[in-house]
Amino acid sequence: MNLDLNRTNHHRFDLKDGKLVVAHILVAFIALLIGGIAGLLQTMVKSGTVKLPYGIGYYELLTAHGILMAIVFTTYFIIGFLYSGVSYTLGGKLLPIVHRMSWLGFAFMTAGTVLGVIMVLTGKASVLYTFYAPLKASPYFYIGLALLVVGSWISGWGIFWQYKYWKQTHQGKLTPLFAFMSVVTFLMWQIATIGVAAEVLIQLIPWSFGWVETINVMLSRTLFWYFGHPLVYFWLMPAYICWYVIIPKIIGGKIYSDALARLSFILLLLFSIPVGFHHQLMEPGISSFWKYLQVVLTFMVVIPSLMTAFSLFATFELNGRAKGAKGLFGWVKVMPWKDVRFFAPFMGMLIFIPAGAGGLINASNQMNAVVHNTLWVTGHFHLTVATSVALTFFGITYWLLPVVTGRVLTPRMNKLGIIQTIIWCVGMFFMSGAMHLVGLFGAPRRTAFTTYEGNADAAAWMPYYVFMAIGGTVLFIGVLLMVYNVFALLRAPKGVEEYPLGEAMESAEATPAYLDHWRLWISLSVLLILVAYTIPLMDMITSTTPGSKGFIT
Ligand code: HAS
Ligand code: HEM
Ligand code: CU
Repeated sequence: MNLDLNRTNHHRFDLKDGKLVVAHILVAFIALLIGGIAGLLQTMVKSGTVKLPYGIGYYELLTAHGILMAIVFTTYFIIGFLYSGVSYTLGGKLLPIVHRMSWLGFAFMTAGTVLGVIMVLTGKASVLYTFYAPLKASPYFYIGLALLVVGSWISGWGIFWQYKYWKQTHQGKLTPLFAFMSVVTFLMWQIATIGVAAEVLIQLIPWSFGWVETINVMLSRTLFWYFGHPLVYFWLMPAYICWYVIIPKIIGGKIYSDALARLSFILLLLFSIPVGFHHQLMEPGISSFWKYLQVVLTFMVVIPSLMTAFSLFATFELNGRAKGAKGLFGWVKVMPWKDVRFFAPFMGMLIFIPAGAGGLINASNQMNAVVHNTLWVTGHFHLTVATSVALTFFGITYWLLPVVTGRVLTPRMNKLGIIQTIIWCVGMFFMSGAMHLVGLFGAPRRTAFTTYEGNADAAAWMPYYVFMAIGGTVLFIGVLLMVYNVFALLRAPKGVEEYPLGEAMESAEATPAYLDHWRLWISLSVLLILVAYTIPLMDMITSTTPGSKGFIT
């Protein structure tokens, strides 16, 4: 067996880097708390239980929820988590310059978040988290977004810097798997965010300041989804890092294949980006050929997820057999069900099976016509990001906070974690289940309470809204418990908790060197993007359709 690959040499986590990690995780969970209040209120409004006071608009609430949950909670958590693994596996400590870059990134992101959230909460940016034109926000909202993105770039560059230094000082060594995956994740992010940066800087900011009268809506939506789809993989890839690298260690097994894990990440880099049109299948202005091409590429990006599923089953089964389990599902019996570090991410994986299946339905053009803009889609992403990803992040928190602060995960906290996980699954079963069903009956997403003037079809949606509100209430209890857990973990008894890094089954030589050929992968990724986007973008830019003025809700 190999000793060099992803070797866990059990050094202690650098506590100075730990502060950086804690800062990111704390902002993430504060966002979860505020976003959770908004989410609860949304379900209350939709079911007619509550009327919003003080002239708060439904879109204002929904924008706050989407931004705080999908952008702020995720991005901060991801940067905190990836920095922990990069620090631990690439030298045991961040270089001073990298440490400073990460705090600088944090400062930019936080300035942007505060500015953006103030604009939303004062009703000056009720444009939803997709900030589609021609809905128009205050320019300061867009400036806030720009700062957030630039901050995330600086943090990403810090990871590249640490990686480059490690490579120079470890010539010929295979990059530790965690760090490799972090680099891929941020490479993907770097390429994807160029789209949203262009949209915000070239289109939205000049337009919202009034420097130009109108905006090219088609172009802005396309630039958004060039970024918006890889955004969902930016959330997913860190969860995959946990599933590939951390979970095998926690269950006392091995990573099934180091090379397969790396290949799946390379495929995610290649195919995450040129697929944005699967969010625009129902839009006029894009010819069916380019939609078709991007749908084909969408089905390509499913492959690394299927590889992940395969690899996880292999890890579980081989681990089970090593412990004497028999049969196809014998491994289920030997899993550490009472360990929240396993249980929470595992529930995330389990739920990713129906969640991913829903995605395949969405991506199929004809079926997209049935579900597009209905609550079905909202149900889909409350399973993917708000459950598979969120539960995995929660599960990480239980060991990450103790590791980076020099504390231990106590049996009591572990138990609270298990309870929290169950609450989340129950709440989501009701909320997302009801969303999926009522979406199939045509109930639209992004709507406040309305009876549609007593329309009978719409009246039939009401019971589902009530189930959504019940689920939302349970979930909100889950949010409160999770936030409590975070603060309790920060006060846990001092001690040493190990950073749970898995080791691969095969030897380092089994991982082909070409997987580290960044120039090749970046070039291929750019090539695919050019093929999928150049002609449609040219059509949009040269289109003679007049631009649109702004609208404020
Ligand atoms: Fe999606 C809309 C297609 C995955 C998030 N998606 C959204 C939106 C969000 C989102 C936020 O094609 C709404 C955006 C908006 O506001 O308008 N999605 C897909 C496809 C996939 C997919 C094909 N989505 C995700 C992930 C997300 C996410 C991941 C967040 C993290 N999605 C769409 C489409 C739309 C869309 C259309 C537009 C809809 C519309 O009309 O507006 C695929 O990547 C899914 C692949 C996944 C699988 C599952 C693999 C299973 C694994 C688990 C193994 C389990 C184990 C445990 C080992 C094929 C890896 C087993 C244990 C046992 C005991 C059995
Ligand atoms: C939208 C509830 C947690 C991401 C919604 C909507 C509801 C809701 C009712 C849809 C409203 C509509 O279309 O009219 C909740 C509740 C939660 C929760 C009760 C837990 C307490 C989360 C989490 C995430 C998330 C953890 C992501 C990490 C989103 C996004 C939207 C959304 C991106 C779409 C916003 C839009 O359409 O502009 N949520 N949610 N939610 N939620 Fe959640
Ligand atoms: Cu997508």
